[in-house]
This record gives sequence, structure tokens and C-alpha cells, in this order.
Amino acid sequence: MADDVTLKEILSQPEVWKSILDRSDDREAAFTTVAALCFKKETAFVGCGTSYYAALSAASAFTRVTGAKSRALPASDILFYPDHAFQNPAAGYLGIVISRSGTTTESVLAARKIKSELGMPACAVSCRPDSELVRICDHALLAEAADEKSVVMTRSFTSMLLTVQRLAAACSQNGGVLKELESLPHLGTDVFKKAATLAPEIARDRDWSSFVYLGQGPYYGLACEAMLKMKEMSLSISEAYHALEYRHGPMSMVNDRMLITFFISDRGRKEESLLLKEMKKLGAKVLTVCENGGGGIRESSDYCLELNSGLSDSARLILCMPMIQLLAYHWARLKGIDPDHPKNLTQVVQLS
Ligand code: F1P
Repeated sequence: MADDVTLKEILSQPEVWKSILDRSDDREAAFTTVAALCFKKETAFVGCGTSYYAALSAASAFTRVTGAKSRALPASDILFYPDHAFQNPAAGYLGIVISRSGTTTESVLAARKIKSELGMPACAVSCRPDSELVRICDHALLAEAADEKSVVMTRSFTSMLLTVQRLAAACSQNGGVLKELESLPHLGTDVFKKAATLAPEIARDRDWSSFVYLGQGPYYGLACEAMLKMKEMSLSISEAYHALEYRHGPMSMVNDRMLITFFISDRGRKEESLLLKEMKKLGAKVLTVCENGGGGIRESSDYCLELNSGLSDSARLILCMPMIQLLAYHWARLKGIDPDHPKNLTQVVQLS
């Protein structure tokens, strides 16, 4: 248990989110400068691991809020298939590279390629202002307060995603969008209270064999990140899919020691609740993370975390993560695994 750094970092999120939303002149100026570029370009959000999953949710939420084109790519695809990603790169794209450390080899190489070979403007989203990535890029949006000692990324994921959402708010110039984001720290405190009770309860409930995370649209990136947290922290079998993809084959694996987590979206709510009931009939246990459990969702779930945020689904994304991170943490502890020392992993992947 020594330091329990990971747990401390998970619990610190509402405070850290406050500093991401700080309105100091320097930060405002950085968001305004990058927002001006986004208007003219299609934005490519790039990263590795957790930062790639942040890019997936970021691109979806960004387009929803701004109406501007965007997409997510793993950094390695920029290195191997740049021509598949960009046609006439110098003309119409902005590359936003997300990386907690700012030193992940593929991300740094992708930023170099974006700038020097493809001639596109590049912006870093990172927790480390002195990193190589920040030095290479033309612009930087920093989330210093979210930096971590832990190998596994928790608050850096939510905070770098929030940083992109704040950029989207700057692009949209709609005060309502920023207002929604500014309510997240306060709402987060409430969500943490619920998750702190529910997560250890679920972990203790049975001898889980595997975990599945399902989410559509902006929730797909969250589902992938949830899958990765469960693997990294507890060395458990975990998978992520777009919710409705689960019927197309993967459901053959359902059993009564499987926990399926549904991130209920606003647009897919009806279809997702039908799927949830089907999976329960097949024997799975179901956790839903949703805005509210009305319309039968609460009754059909074995466990239900209701956010009750009053926010749009692109604004409330990061509120879903405390439940997920705490469940992975408690399940790891019950298995006798220390999440501060994940097997085979280091904070940064640096290739020589
Ligand atoms: C990304 C990352 C992590 C992963 C691993 C190594 O790092 O791939 O997602 O957990 O421990 O690094 P970064 O580019 O965001 O620093």
C-alpha cells in the first residue's frame, strides 16, 4: 500500500479540473490563438495509449461543439500512413498531439513529421511544459496540474480531454459551452461520493472473470480508456466496443462472471437500454453509467451510477471516469495487485 499514489491522483480530479478551467490571461490567450487556427483547418487529434483514447473522445466532442471537422489517429499511423490520413496536408489540417509526458517516441516523431515533412501547424496538449513535444510544436495547451507520479494515467486523461473541450468552447464562442464545463469540478465532487461507495461494492460482489465496456460516439474513447485502466491496474481481461457492435459476434463470450459497463449516450439511449436487457438475459452483470436511470435503465441494471449533471453528453464525459478508475483500483487491490506498480509498464514508452 506504501504511497497509494494512483488512488490519491484519482481522488484529486475535481481540484485539478478547476485549474484546467482557470481563466488567467496567458491561458485564455493560448486557447484563443489555437481556436483561430481550428476555424480554418480540419483538426487531427493524435496520441498513443491513453492519450490516443483521449483523442478519440476529444475529436467526437470537438466536432459536436464546433461543427468543424476533426478525427483521431494513433501517432503510429501518422508515421506509417500519412498519405491515408491527409490529402494536401499543408493546405487544410491542424495536428494536435496529446501526450502526458510529451516524450513518447511515436508522438514526438509524429509531431516532427506533422511540422517538418507535412508542413502542417502543430499544437501540443501536455502536462509537461518543458517536454520535447512542447518544444517542437508551434503552440501548446498545458495541463500541468494534472501531471502524475503514477504510471497509469487517470487525472491526466480527464484533464487533457477537458483541455480540448475548453478549446472547443473557445472555438464555438458560445458562453453556454464554457459554463457547462465550469460546473464539472463541483459536479465531480458529488460523483466521487457515489463512486467511492459503489466501486468497492461491485469489486467485492463476485469473482469477475472479465470486463466489457460499451460506448457510442464520444463515449467510445471512454470505453477504450476504461478497458485499458482495467488491464493496466488489475491485469484482467477487458474489452471495449461501440455499444451496438457487441451483438455482432462478441456477445458469444457473455457469462455470469462478466461485468458489462454501458456508457449511456443521449442519442443511443433507447437502443442501448434494449441491448442492456438482452445482455442481462444472457447472464452478464451490468453496470450503467448514465445521466439518469429513468425509463427502466435503473431497474434493468445490476449497478447504476447516475450522474444527474444536467449537462449535454459531450460536456459531461469526464464525469463518467471516477467510477471506472475506482472500480479498476479496487478490483486490483482485491486481487492483491498494487496499481502503483503495473506489470511490464513504464510511464513513457521511449524507443531507442
Ligand atoms: C502514453 C502511454 C500511456 C500508457 C503507458 C505508456 O503516454 O502510452 O497511455 O499507460 O504507461 O505511455 P503519453 O504519451 O501520454 O505520455
